[in-house]
Amino acid sequence: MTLTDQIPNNVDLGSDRKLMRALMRWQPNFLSWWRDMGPEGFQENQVWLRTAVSVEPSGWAHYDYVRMPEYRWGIFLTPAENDVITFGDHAGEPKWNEVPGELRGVLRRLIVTQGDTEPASVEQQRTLGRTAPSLYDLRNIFQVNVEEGRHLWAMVHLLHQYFGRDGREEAEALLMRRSGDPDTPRILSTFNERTDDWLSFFMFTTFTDRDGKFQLSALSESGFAPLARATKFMLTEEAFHLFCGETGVERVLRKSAEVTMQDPNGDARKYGTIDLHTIQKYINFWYSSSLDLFGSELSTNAADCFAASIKGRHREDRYEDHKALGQIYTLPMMENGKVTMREVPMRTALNEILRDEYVKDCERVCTRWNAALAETGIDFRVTLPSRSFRRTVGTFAGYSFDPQGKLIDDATYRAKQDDWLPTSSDYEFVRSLMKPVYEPGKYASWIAPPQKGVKGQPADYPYVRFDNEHAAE
Ligand code: BYC
Ligand code: FE
Ligand code: FE
Repeated sequence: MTLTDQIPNNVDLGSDRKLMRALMRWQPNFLSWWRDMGPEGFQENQVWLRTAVSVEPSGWAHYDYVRMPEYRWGIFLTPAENDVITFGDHAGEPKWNEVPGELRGVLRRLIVTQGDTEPASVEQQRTLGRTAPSLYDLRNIFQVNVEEGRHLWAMVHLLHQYFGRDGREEAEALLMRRSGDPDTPRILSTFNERTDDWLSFFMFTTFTDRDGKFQLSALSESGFAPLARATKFMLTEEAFHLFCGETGVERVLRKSAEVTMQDPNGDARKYGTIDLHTIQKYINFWYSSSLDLFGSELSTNAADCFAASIKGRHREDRYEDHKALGQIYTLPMMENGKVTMREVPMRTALNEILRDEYVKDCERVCTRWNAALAETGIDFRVTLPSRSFRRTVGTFAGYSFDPQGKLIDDATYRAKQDDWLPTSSDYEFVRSLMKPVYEPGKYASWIAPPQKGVKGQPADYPYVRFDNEHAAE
């Protein structure tokens, strides 16, 4: 089998010998990384997965049983459409198909940062197959994992094709860093957090993959056409990751609410389900961590990237002024130890502007979770903490805020922390519930079944097959 058979693509890989050689050298390293750091066990099982085989609506969602190491990680760019730059100093000029010399460093940094998150998330989730609450969830996490693997391929393709030797070195380095490793950590904060219980996985795919949605959206406006087209296609896959997260948390909430109402003392833990208060603490943790991923409120990096037309805003088409020059933005900033409203040049506030979109999207999710809770009849509601709560990046870092956004002193924060964030005994309890359920159509005690199967499959569909003698080793 030739490499072009193994790597479905629409970048005419077959005719670019140099790119092909670079990818052929990288691929075995990727596979050995996948074997070492990808899903633990299950490498020989047949998993019912969706593979992108072309960018046409009919071709990109192809479902079949496949062993994960044989998954065909493809390279796809959405078709070139309107190739005019939509924002920044170069708005209105044609997009670039090569990297402009002066933007090389910044572009490479953005691509590497994006690329680094993809394998990081696979590493964070690697043991979860061992404790999947159902075959449905097992299949879904593997779908997410192989797609994050493909996102890594997408960024590595750009590094190899457009950044020469530096790009090849960065592509190797993407396989060398390790999530949570004190010596060679992943680049961004959240991607070094432990994600080793399923409630954390559902929170991660709700809140952290959603950072992916907005960052990819901003990159999909890029004047560098290959980056814009690669990220646009990645966004189509992202929707499924967000679906896993939102519906996953919703199913946990439903189960928890039902059990809580049945017990005279409202005790859910007694029945092997997660109590609502603990779920709220997980929300507080993952939402605040993911807010940090947007960077500082005031950022010259963000301003420079926008000016250079390489990273735009979410859905730039909604804005009237695509240069954002001479405009101001008002935002809360810490000044002399107090929260103060400040007016700043729009371009310097672009991280915050993207975070605003993210916050709105998270609020919509929260509203849907609360609608599900209301349906069960319980009066408990979940909330998002204030965006100043537990921040480690930006203007609020180093200050203590309560979840309502009130500035408090460190001692008060420390005294209340166990009420707001998961404690080691909460984690211990949640982990104690993580027992695998591999029987088709059955679900663990702490989660409700999904509303429907994957692509309309029946409730007892064997999404992961255990009929191979080496399976799940
Ligand atoms: N942790 O001016 P600042 C996804 C660094 S998720 C650690 O505030 P800037 C996915 C920053 O790098 C999407 N470091 O920020 C989800 C800079 O360092 P240098 C990922 C941080 O540069 C789930 C310094 O602090 N994609 O796809 O304006 C599963 C000062 O930076 C953090 C992207 O992020 C942090 N939280 O913006 C799988 C898009 N925040 O350069 C996948 C590409 C900031 O001075 N990245 N720093 O050494 C970017 O656009 C920007 O790099 C950032 C930061 C938005 C991350
Ligand atoms: Fe991704
Ligand atoms: Fe994702």
